[in-house]
Amino acid sequence: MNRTDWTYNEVAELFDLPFSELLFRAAVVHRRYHAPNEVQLCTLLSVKTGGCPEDCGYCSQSATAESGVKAGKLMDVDAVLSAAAAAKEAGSQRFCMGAAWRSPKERDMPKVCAMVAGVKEMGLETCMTLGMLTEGQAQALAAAGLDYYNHNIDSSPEYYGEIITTRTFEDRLETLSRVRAAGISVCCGGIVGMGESRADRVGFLQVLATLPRHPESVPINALVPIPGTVLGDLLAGTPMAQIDDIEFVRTVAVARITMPRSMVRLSAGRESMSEATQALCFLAGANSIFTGDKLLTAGNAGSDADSALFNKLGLIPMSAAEPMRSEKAA
Ligand code: SAM
Ligand code: DTB
Ligand code: SF4
Repeated sequence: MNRTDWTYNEVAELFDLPFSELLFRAAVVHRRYHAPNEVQLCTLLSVKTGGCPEDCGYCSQSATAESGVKAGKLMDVDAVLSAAAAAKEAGSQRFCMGAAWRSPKERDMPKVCAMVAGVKEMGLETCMTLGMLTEGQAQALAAAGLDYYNHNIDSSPEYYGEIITTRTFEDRLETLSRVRAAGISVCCGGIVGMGESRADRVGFLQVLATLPRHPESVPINALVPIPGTVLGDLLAGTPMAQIDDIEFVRTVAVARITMPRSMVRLSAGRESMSEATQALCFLAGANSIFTGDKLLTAGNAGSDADSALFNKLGLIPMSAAEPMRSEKAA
């Protein structure tokens, strides 16, 4: 069984280990529960972009940001299915659909559920991130065939209020428990490099590792500083503008050790990361990435760069057909 009783000090002590010791321990855990050279490929699509009523300080899609991202309508189901087919063709295992909503409107649910059902039918794993959900909405998504729901806690409970004021940390946890209760797997992580302290990174991972069940997927994003967002503008030109590479790898390693069976996703921010840093992240236990040229609104490494990196490192895309070791070992 996974440990869900990690104390703050235990997590802090992992972060404090000499770097090589931390990496070695993380790599041992990684090998125990996962095929160490296999990396899951996920593709993102923004199915409803911009104009979001929330004020997340990092996000280009908040109506309060002056990022130049225009508010669009919910995409048509057919257009979403074409994008999913292209992602499958490109070797993706999971298709993640994101909407810039505080929460879905009831009138949008039939269309959103049709997207889930259609993507699922193609043999892809389905993931959505639509903001806060009611119990009924979580159940409707589960019935449509939703495999994963992404809903990040983003940072420590203490730092959360510094970056978002329109909803609380508690609101996030409530949606996560509704998702669990509906039988959908949880994808939950956060962002590093928002000006938070080491203590916040410890607190962030401690919350994830002490949830009643660990999230099946843990995305670790490095802040993409977007001009016109609160954080993009605040951090521009400061020494905090980009998270220190070694500290980022430490965060990945501690996530791997504390949540051994979870998929740890090297998420946003990869475009500006060196190959060497990404290689360290894979060694530290990251085993999932977003592929393609675009995340939701920001750029991503792109498939040419990723193929070259996989070749250099001897990594192979995880096959959807193969059951995850984490499931076998559970
Ligand atoms: N509106 C939904 C929500 O907030 O749950 C879904 C979309 S939201 C864009 C998904 C996640 O992307 C956020 O929780 C955040 O962790 C991450 N994210 C957004 N903008 C980012 C940025 N500029 N850099 C890094 N991660 C970012
Ligand atoms: C997550 O943790 N990272 C993804 C996904 N969940 C939805 C989103 C990253 C967004 C990066 C900024 C952008 O594209 O606007
Ligand atoms: Fe809206 Fe999600 Fe962006 Fe926050 S992160 S502003 S909820 S789209």
